[in-house]
Amino acid sequence: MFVDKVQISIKAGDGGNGCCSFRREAFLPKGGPDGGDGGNGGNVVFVAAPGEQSLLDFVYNGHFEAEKGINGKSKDMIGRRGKDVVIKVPPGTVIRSVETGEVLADIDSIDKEVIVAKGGKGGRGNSRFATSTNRAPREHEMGEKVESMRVELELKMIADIGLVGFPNAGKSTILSDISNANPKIAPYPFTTLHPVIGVMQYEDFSTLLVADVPGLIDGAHRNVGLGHTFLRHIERTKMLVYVLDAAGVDGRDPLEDLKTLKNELELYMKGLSARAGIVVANKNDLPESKENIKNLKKHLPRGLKLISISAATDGSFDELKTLIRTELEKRNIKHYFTPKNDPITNEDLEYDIDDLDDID
Ligand SMILES: Nc1nc2c(ncn2[C@@H]2O[C@H](COP(=O)(O)OP(=O)(O)OP(=O)(O)O)[C@@H](O)[C@H]2O)c(=O)[nH]1
Ligand SMILES: [Mg+2]
Repeated sequence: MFVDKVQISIKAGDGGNGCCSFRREAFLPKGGPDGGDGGNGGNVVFVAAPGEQSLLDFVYNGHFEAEKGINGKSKDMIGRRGKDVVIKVPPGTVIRSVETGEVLADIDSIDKEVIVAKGGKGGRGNSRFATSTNRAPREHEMGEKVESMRVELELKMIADIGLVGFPNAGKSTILSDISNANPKIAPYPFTTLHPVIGVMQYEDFSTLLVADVPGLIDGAHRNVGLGHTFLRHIERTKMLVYVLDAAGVDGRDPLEDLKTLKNELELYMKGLSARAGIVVANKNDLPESKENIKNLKKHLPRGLKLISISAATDGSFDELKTLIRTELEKRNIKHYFTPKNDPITNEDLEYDIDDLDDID
């Protein structure tokens, strides 16, 4: 089962209580106050779990609570800070407050880490309240209490490239050709029911992430077919690959398909159809494709390059991979995972002494 939206409840740890105590030692019957502070409660932290592609686990486990701060003790002993609860989510997860709808965090890169609920402050012990006029204060604070809250996790996958097309056009076949993914491929529409991400690698070891999503059809915005909510998984892509069945196997016209696809993308999100893209005229092994490809070339919208392939029979897809990369680079679009081959220089290792102040 694939889940890309789920609600969970989270609670940061309460602060530990401050202690009220007085030193009592032999020969020192009236020692001063020595109640220590309570520790702060633990935070609720969200981090990215690279490789994870579904929120399914949260359907079964929907409650997370960080540890309470430990109470302060006599002899000025400060309570330990509560342990954080670290929630691992697929990269691309947006976290919203259910109550207000406000976005609390967006785990949009693999090294992102965000505190979504901060632990309560520990209370001060009575030794902190001693003054020159009140040397034996009984005053001390309770730890701050923290409310639990409901948050919604919504996964908008992170990929550089999105494959969009009508059902059966060959999107999943292309994904399996150019990446490490093994999506289900079958000769009927709506084989793909949820997005799949594959890693496409080049000879210089740089990689691009490619997302295959379910087929889009005319009226998807009115919930025809599988609807269009799955398009949230291509929202963050840098480039779209329009996959057309150039042979019109299902009796459609590929040029019309392209117009419909762009229209449905636009109806889902303004500006999405204007994103950088290329057109793949697939199934060029079938004779019916010849005329259609000619027609496509003639009427291709400006700014879109066309490449014709047979995902089922071509052996090498280097040309397609190269086109994707050059189109990205031509527009100076940075992709997510560029290998860092630059040697580390001494400058990288230098740090500013002021930065050290931030370290606890
Ligand atoms: N002749 C021919 N058949 C192809 C080609 N590419 C894909 N197919 C076939 O077309 C059918 C659909 O391919 P898929 O890759 O599952 O298509 P899809 O676009 O992912 O379809 P959905 O997941 O349903 O949206 C399969 O039977 C493929 O074998 C091609 O280049 N030539
Ligand atoms: Mg598919």
